[in-house]
Amino acid sequence: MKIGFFDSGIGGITVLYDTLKILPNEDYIYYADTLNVPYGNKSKNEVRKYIFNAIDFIIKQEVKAIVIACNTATSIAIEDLRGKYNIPIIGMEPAVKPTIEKNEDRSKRVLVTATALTLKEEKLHNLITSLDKEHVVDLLPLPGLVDYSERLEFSESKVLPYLEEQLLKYDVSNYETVVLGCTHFSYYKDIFRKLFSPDINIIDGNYGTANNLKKILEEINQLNDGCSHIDFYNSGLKVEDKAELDKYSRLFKRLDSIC
Ligand code: DGN
Repeated sequence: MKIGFFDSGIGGITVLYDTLKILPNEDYIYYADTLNVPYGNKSKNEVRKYIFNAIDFIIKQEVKAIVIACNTATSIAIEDLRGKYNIPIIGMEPAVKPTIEKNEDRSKRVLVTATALTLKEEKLHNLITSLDKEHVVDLLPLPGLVDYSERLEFSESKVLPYLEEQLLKYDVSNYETVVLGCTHFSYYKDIFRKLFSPDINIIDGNYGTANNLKKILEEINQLNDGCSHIDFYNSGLKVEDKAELDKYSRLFKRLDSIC
């Protein structure tokens, strides 16, 4: 059986990319909700409706586990998804916990970037309040990065000025770590690196999520003998068009070039 990956758009490819490295003998379905992306600035109820439609569809493809490769969808629906479906559902959240635990210099700050919806959620606020005793965490929504990546715009000349503007109010030399709490942002790790001090840590939750998936499949004895085959679906339609398949190959190449 296959593993389902879900995101509002192309962000989840960054998680699938890390997963393929540690689970190459599996086959995958990648579902992008291309008709409804972006999720981050829509209402919670609207986005929940999109998420349940997508997961209903993925379940019908007879998958053995689903990765919600989207921090926004995880933050607003993961418990309800787990309650409704009877297979492992692996979510992700901004990697605040490992970051704060590892933050060696307590005077240095942590910048958590994500969608506005993720940053508004109580789940994240409770996590930060329980861990951030020194008050070193700042939150920054970056909706423009979702738009840039959905347009396959990865050039530094376009994206760097956008990020510089978003960071105008911040003293970038104060930061030890930037948490990428939206899977779309991982396409821009190289550009983030240029904006902060040379030893900045840029952390996403992708490898941790891939590892969780692996552990769960081992526990339930469901490791396969596949060959990294991926079927792509755009809002429920199987992608067969060459140009659209090429788009996905370009995304993997983009990740090869920055990782
Ligand atoms: N990639 C998604 C996330 O990790 O939150 C959501 C992006 C969006 O749809 N705005």
